[in-house]
Amino acid sequence: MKLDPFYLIVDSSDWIARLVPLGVKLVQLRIKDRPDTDIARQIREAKTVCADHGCQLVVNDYWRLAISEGCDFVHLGQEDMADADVDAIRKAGLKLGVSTHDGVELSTALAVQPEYVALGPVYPTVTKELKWAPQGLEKITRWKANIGDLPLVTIGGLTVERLSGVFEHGADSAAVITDITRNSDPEARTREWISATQKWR
Ligand code: 3NM
Repeated sequence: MKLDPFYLIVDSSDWIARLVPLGVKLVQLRIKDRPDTDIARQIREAKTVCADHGCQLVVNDYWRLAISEGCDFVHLGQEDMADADVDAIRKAGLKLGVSTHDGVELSTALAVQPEYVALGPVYPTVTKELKWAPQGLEKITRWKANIGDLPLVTIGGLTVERLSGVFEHGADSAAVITDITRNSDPEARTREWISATQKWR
């Protein structure tokens, strides 16, 4: 499968309603520590917006709700994966993306035959505390060599200015939170991402 080169990650359906209509084609809803009823409501809202705009919605972590709400793509971190029932996810027909940070995690990820593998953090990130130092660009090339045709998502500290570097080293998609959601003009920055990723589309 082919992933859009611009992979937006946000923490609410409000962000999805605000940014997806600008032309985002791949978005992850990554909500932490909210009651299930609230997550389900936000998944429903996000799903409607994405359907209206031809955008692929990926639900982070909450795979049971993703199934019950009729979504078709989930993303799991390694800890989420340890708790998740991958067979149930597959039986329900959902696609799966998995985070990786080192060789052991990559083997764990490949064992579930995911639709993509994510590698991070490429650069320092303020969004998530991680025990891994920034991976650097060369590791992207190594990961891509390991996974072959499987799409590689890169994540962590990415900005418009850093896009050429990740794509030239073998990334298929670039995921972003801070450079957009903490920008003084998130709409304008989203448009910059869309235009900067055009040539890798
Ligand atoms: N996962 P920003 S890095 C959610 O390496 C996440 O697995 C990472 O956000 C990983 O664009 C990261 O703000 C944060 O750096 C990405």
